[in-house]
Amino acid sequence: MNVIRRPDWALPESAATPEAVFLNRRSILRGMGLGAGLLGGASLFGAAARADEGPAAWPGTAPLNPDFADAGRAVTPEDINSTYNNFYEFGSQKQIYDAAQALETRGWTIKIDGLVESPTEISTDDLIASAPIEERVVRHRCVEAWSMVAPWIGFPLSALVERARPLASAKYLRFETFKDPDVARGQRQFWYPWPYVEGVTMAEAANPLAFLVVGAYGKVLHNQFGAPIRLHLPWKFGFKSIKSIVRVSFVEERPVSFWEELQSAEYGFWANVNPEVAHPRWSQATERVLGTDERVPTQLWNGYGAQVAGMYGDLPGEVGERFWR
Ligand SMILES: Nc1nc2c(c(=O)[nH]1)N[C@H]1C(S)=C(S)[C@@H](COP(=O)(O)O)O[C@H]1N2
Ligand SMILES: [Mo]
Repeated sequence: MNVIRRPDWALPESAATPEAVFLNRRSILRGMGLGAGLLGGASLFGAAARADEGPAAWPGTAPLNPDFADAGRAVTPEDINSTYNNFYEFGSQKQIYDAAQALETRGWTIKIDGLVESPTEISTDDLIASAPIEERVVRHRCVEAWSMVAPWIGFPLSALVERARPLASAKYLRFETFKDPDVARGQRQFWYPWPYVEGVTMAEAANPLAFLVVGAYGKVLHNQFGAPIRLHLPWKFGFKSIKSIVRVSFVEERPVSFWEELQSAEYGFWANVNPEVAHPRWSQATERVLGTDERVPTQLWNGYGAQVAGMYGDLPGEVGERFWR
């Protein structure tokens, strides 16, 4: 079994941060005591709210995972995080939050296919209602050298893998985002290889850090964060964390991701955060902390080495290779 060890930044002197305020609010939410039994019925998880209101409060319980209570940095304020996003389906600029509200995120199904016992489609409501929902506060490091800290609600990717019952021949998971150029106008930009695709190894999918996100900031997931379900891999560059997933395929061949297909010299499959391996056009040594004037040193594996480095010990190739290609 994988035991969660102390993250690299969790020094004993780490002081109280604005998370304390956040955690306090969370326990209020928990105190509302909305049971999981409520979750079986109508579609509660679509972020159906007016853009100016934001999504509804999370309708169930989401106990804070104590292993992820502290990201070693303050949680990025919601208003900043939810108005600075990468979601190229809605445009290549950061302010896509308004355009993303056009996406209807209720009543979705996710196709599970490829090397599994029986290919199927799971409704996102059903998936969420039966998953071990929790909250965790984690770091996110974009390859563009900015970072944020998000309080996600979701469940380990491993729960989906177990449910899918993959065959022994499966070596990778391939994820796909929706494709609907009528709603997502960025998808009319024909030079991008839509739909957005990402992939991980089976070992990465089994790692407790690999998380499927269905809520944020105590709410149903904001469209701009990738509602109704997005992946989050905190030790990898942000582009691996694919949004608004419609299909998960278990495959034998290593998937070619959206960015790899577009520019393989710059965006590889592994994309593990390493301050010493520069992007061909800029340094990865430091990062701008979203919502502050700070630039801080980037940490190897984005600070999650104790949890993930062991997965990469026997990979072939140069040390640099396993980080970004
Ligand atoms: N489908 C899809 N997923 C995506 C992207 C995208 O453009 N489309 N951008 C990626 C990148 S580059 C980053 S940094 C993160 C941004 O997540 P955030 O907007 O929640 O911060 O989403 C990733 N997932
Ligand atoms: Mo990114």
